[in-house]
Amino acid sequence: MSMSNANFPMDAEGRTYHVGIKRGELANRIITVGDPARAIVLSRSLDGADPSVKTISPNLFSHASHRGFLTITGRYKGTPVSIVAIGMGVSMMDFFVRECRAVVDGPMVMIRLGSCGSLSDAKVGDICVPSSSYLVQRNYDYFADDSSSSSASPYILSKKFDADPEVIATLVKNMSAQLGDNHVWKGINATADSFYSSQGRQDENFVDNNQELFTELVKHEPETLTLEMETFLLYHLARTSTVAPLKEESRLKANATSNKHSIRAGACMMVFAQRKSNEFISKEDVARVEPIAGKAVFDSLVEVSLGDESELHATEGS
Ligand code: R1P
Ligand code: URA
Repeated sequence: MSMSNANFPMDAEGRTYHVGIKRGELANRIITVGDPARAIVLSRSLDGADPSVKTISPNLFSHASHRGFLTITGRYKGTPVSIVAIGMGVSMMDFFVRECRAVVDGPMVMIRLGSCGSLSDAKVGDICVPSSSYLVQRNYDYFADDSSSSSASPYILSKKFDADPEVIATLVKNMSAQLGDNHVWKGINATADSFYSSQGRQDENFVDNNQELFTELVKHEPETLTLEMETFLLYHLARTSTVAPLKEESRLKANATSNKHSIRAGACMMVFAQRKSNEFISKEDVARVEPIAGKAVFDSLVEVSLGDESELHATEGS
């Protein structure tokens, strides 16, 4: 595969370097997940898919990239939608948001359906819908041999970035309809740069200095509900997305204070780990919750308005 343009590499067909998609293959309404197996489960809810088939229905467009991204495009209740599995971590979210944005015209809505750890009373199998997210980063300097930074904290907590309020309200409504109000939780998410140290997991093989991390998180944001690894970057990039390409001279001066963005974002997570009781979800509960939560996300994805812009009609069939 030969690429041109080192600034934003694309191949001769116009496929992006990592997600591997090109114009016409992606809808402007996208559900993003971590696990490719979850993407395949969700694809069974698309129009015309056979729910009993364990693989991706042949009538849906699908593309697996050489960097581990899986894209499936079809329609839900008649509206074009895509499902993109991205793997794990903020770098993968960055590839996903920027490369998908680059090959779709007009406004977009992106909703993440992930898994998380719960710091609150939300139980395994419950759904959390965070209205904002902050980032928890290991402070690498704190652990450096040079001890000049030893007075700093071992973890750096960022400011929070908000989701689109209409997307969140729609998700809460549709999740409650599927699972019942008492299984749906609202609050703030913390996205960590590790599943382990910056999520407060204790590991005798490393120096992590994270025993007080949960206390620090709740002090930072008392409504902290969940810990996972991608949502912050989705919310951050949606809030910094521009409605029109920024001209070179204004790129340096621009900030994110505008309330007009080309991407509307939201997220919801299934609780896989209850961090207070130390319980982890069973395979049976994952199989029960994933498709129901998926339906609520699809219902939300097609319900949210994208304004006057005409929908991108994604290619069907590969
Ligand atoms: C860690 O096990 C992974 O699970 C969560 C975290 O954000 C991280 O990606 O989400 P997904 O289930 O969507 O991957
Ligand atoms: N995903 C995470 O990132 N953390 C958890 O505890 C569970 C799922």
